[in-house]
Amino acid sequence: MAMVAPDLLAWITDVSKVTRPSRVVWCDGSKTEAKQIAAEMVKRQELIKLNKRVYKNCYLFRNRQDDVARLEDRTLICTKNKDDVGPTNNWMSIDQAKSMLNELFDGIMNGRTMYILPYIMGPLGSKYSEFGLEVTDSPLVVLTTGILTRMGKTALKTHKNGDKFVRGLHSIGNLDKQNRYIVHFPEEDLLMSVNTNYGGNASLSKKPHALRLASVQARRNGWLAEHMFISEIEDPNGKRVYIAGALSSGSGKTNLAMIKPPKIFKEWKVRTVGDDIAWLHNHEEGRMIGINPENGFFGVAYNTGIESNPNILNCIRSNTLFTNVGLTKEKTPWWEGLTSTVPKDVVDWTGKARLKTTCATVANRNSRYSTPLSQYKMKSVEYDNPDGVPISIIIFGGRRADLVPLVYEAYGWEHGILMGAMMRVETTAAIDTKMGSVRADPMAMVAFCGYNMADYFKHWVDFYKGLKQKPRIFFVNWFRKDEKGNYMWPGFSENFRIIKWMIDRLTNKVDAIATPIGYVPKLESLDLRGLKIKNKTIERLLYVNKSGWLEELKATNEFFAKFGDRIPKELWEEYHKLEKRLKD
Ligand code: OXD
Ligand code: MN
Repeated sequence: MAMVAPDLLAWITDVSKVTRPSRVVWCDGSKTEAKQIAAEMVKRQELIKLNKRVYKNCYLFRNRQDDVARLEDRTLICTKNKDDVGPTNNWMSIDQAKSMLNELFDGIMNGRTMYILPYIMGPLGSKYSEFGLEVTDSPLVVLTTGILTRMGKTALKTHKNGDKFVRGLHSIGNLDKQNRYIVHFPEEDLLMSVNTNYGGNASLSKKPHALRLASVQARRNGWLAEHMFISEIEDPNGKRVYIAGALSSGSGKTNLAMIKPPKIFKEWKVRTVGDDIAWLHNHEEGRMIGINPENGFFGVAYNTGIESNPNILNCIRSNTLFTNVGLTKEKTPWWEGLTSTVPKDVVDWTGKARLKTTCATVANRNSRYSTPLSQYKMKSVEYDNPDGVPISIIIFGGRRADLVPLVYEAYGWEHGILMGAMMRVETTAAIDTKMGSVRADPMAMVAFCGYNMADYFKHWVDFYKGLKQKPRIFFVNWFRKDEKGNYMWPGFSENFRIIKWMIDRLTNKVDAIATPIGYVPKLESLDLRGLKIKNKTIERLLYVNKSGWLEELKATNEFFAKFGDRIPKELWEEYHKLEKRLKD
């Protein structure tokens, strides 16, 4: 407590006066504390302790059925000037938001405990790390934040005079969906979230702080806060390359970050630095440096199994908090994809016996595991290196049943930024919205960029311009379907073949074909040994459909038009070059 600045203490006092909790607890982030909070929750039947023989120190939490995903229409950014948030964000005036929230928070913690969670985003002692402090009445948030960040005493000890804290206030309230809000005040480093207990809305350190607020800070200070994994790829000679990839929510970003190469590449190693968020800096020498601000994984459980992500399965056998998965008679968690058959007598994610259930699935499609990065076997030793890792490749990608090739490479960095800015993808269960419709999701950041995305594109251009060594930019789509609706590419570990192609491109080891949209692999430059796939299928996966792309450009034009004349000229230049190549 000694290290907490007086203005922060004053804010906590103010917040207590409004919310009126019965008890205040400063969390120290220790294992004992987490165990005690979990035990209290178990006693109140808010949490289920899983079978400790097979899932040691693991728990299951069930969110209320209408509170299992991010709620984008209620995610607000409040600034003095509406134009600063742009057309992809919901704006509310600061005064209106504060008076609405003050009313909602009035006495909201009555009879409850207020937990105070100081945390660090980023490795200890890193000049790239930032501090935050969340005040919450949710013991679930305490447990989640304890896993996903460096939370508690460490944060207070490491904090130095003058270091800023992002402040966050959260309450479960009464989970009233009509009054559910996730609100950001980037001009005062303040977050407020109410009537929700879903991780993506309630654990403020993650999306609200590390992406929405951090993106604004990053622009101010010349770096980037991105919705990206970071992986380390080590070749058979021990040479390491770091890749950062922005894939839209629910497009297998975690699985890609943890990919296990197919058997024929057994001398290659993929290790994870982070699976969801990357903070990217321009190092003094002009290299792009990345850190993972998080300390754990909040991965989608549904469909995670031996095929999609064999590496995570061991990690989630201990110290893991599951949300909205099914429960077997043996008190183990279950979700579709974990095993091939549904266990008899499994209880679904809502707590009902499978046979009586009206749910289509046992686990919710956005069911999650929160698990510590430190216990993940295939982590990179660099994951907590305060100096970060040097990034050589940037990947963009999302889920598209048609048009977008399996992989293509930018002609240059400006073109690569346009590729990211043009990204349109199918929506998935991570958002409380209709699944499967195609929407613009530039750089996988549409839900996470805390300011006007036109200014964000300009910031990308300026940032890249300033780099002496510019990472090459690629685009991937693992999700192409044929006429019968079947996936054309096997995906999962086989995606490593595409990663390897990218790495070979860095050293010009492999050839590519210049197409209007960028370079695609020459068939023989892809290492497809041991894979049963027809050449014809690969050719289709890499085919560039010019008329389809001209339609795509129209959609981009409509999207860019929403920003008036704010889209940077560099992107328009690339847009027109692309249009010309497609028309030629
Ligand atoms: C996530 C998301 O939870 O992107 O990572 O929604
Ligand atoms: Mn994400």
